[in-house]
Amino acid sequence: MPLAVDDLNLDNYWMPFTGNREFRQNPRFITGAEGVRFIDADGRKVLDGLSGLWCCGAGHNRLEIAEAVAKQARSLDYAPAFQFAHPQAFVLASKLSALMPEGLNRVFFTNSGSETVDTALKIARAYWRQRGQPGKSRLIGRAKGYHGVNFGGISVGGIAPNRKLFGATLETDHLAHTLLPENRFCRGQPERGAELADELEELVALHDASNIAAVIVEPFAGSAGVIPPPKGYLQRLRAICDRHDILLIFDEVITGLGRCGAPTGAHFFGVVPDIANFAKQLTNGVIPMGAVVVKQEIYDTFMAQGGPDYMVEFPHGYTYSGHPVACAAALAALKIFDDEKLDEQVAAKAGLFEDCIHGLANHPYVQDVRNLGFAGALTLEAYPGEPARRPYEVAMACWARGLYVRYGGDTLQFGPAFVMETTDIAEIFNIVGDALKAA
Ligand code: PXG
Ligand code: PLP
Repeated sequence: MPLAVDDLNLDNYWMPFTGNREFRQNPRFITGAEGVRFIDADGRKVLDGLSGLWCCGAGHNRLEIAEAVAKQARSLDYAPAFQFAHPQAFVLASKLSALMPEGLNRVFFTNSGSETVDTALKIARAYWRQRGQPGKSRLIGRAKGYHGVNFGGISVGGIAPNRKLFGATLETDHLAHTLLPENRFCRGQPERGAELADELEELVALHDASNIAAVIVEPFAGSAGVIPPPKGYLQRLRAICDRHDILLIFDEVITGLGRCGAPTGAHFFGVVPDIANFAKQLTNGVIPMGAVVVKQEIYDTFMAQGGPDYMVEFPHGYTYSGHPVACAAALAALKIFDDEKLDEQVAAKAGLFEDCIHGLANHPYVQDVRNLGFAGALTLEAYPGEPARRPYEVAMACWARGLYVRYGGDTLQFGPAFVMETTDIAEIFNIVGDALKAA
């Protein structure tokens, strides 16, 4: 049943990452979902071009997850996470560890990507302190990186509008981004640019490795508009981190759990980090949850330095860390991931996705097309002085035509559900093509 929204009071809700004034003039309500489509307030079916916000890869309203959530909420709604535990958290941690590349097997639960990032950064700093090297505290991110919105995340993040309003952040440096003009319209990973990783050597020369805790990057940059790493780049970053004893953190909040066509970005790119961050797809978006997965050696260091057994080894955690309902949702979501081989589905359909998105290369305003797995983006020619306007206008034209697409900066972003049929993928890009021609 479409919900009556005309009489809603729109005054009190301050919407996140939203043009609140524009939204109030032109509200867009999503009131239901079915498979890979949303249902809007007029009862229209709208194709979901971004799996929600990159989080619903198994499709919407999966009964198995809904039932697991309901069952858990009826039998144990909440259990304290500090000094006590419920069994599901252990089951989930071992299940998640089994999906990880070799060596990553100790899991700390959080409730979002942003909390995951700040947790990972704190683990990195505390690890060196516990190893007797407290000077190793500097954190290095990358230009155009998105690591959520908490203070640690915006410190290493490299998207200027997300930082500049908020004053001083942590002491950080940023590697150059890898969006090179010569790689425009490249399919998948570009050939050129691996040497950009060598900037890390320059930062080591500047600060000395004895002052650097960790480097954090997204395996492919997501929010900045899907920027796949140049071939060999992540390998080079890994080698430099190894050479100088710097922890490598992969922020897999988007790349993790299927999006690349492999369980993780680490698997796909063949590079194993010391710490990996997950959120979003962990519960298929049904209940907020995140996880930091670390190498056993990092965990063992905390245990060895923890003092008497009854002492807390890592003074960090959230009221809702390992929430029983979130664990139930995640276990059901990971079961679907296994049963339906979601990563293999992506790998099998990624070529078609690539052909479809690159089919827009010659459309009006399209200045670049990038893709990897089930992720892709278009860079659109800006109005003079108004880089964000064109993507907004095109996205609204798509919405009017029955497609939800994410816009941000000068890009449109696409991340279909892993279960999406090839005809629906083709429909996404037909609609975008029409919207571009009409813009
Ligand atoms: N790290 C990465 C790599 C992310 O992509 C976060 C951390 C933060 O997660 P939370 O759960 O705190 O939002 C993200 C989130 C987009 C888009 O349009 C991307 C994200 C969130 C919303 C929209 O690309 N990424
Ligand atoms: N603020 C106050 C006053 C609190 O008591 C707590 C938790 O007890 C928090 C913030 C942190 O909340 P959470 O553990 O949900 O992150």
